[in-house]
Amino acid sequence: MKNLANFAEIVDEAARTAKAIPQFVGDDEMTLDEAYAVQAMSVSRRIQRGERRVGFKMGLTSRVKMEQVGVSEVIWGRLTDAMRVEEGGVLDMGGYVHPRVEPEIAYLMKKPLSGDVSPMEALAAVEAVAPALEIIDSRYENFKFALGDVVADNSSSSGFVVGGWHAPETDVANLGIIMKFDGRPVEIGSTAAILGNPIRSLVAAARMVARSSERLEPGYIVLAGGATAAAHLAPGVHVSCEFQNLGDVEFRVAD
Ligand code: 0L1
Ligand code: MG
Repeated sequence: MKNLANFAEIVDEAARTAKAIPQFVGDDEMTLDEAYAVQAMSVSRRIQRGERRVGFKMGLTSRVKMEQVGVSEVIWGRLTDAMRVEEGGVLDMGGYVHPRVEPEIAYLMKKPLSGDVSPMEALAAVEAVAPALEIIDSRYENFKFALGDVVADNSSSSGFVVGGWHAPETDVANLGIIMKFDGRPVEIGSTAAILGNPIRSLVAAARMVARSSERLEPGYIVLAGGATAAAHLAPGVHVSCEFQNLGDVEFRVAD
């Protein structure tokens, strides 16, 4: 019998100690439901250590992201308060294995949402939208994983930065994005890369988390997924990202 709790301990310890582990699941050895069960157990371990659930992240919601990691399914993960990096703050790479950063759209929920909903129903449950950056950090050596691995590893959730909030009716369907390292563009894209419109990612989130008996709770943040490929972080780098109509988000990596 598979010991899912053991998988959860391994992946949680890898995240806690920022030590890379070999890819350990593979697609044949664990069903997707089992991988999400491992994810739930590993996040429970964080909660037992005092972290608090603050939302969800959607992953691989754009073609460029799927191609970057060789996994072609939309996935999701759980966010905790310990993953939040203040906008304009400093990130210490010591807590990460090999972090990357990608531009995203964040939704703040005002009403619960779960199951099959339309884009209009999803939007009616939103309190505000914001530009955001996700810091992803696969715990697997060389960012090499199959679908089950990455889902078990909380879909590489490790950090996020949220910029200023805007009214929910703000049009975020196709906004230009320029992500810069030390003032030099490293990724250019559009929010339209996120499933054609980030609201579709919120719809998918409501549907997908319901399968694990979860729902998007009032006050939760939902990251809609990367709009461009993710860029490797390095010590000392200043990361800034301009979002058309939404403003900038930035942070610095400690030396
Ligand atoms: O889009 C994402 O946030 C994907 C996370 C999982 C794959 C990765 O680590 O790049
Ligand atoms: Mg992401």
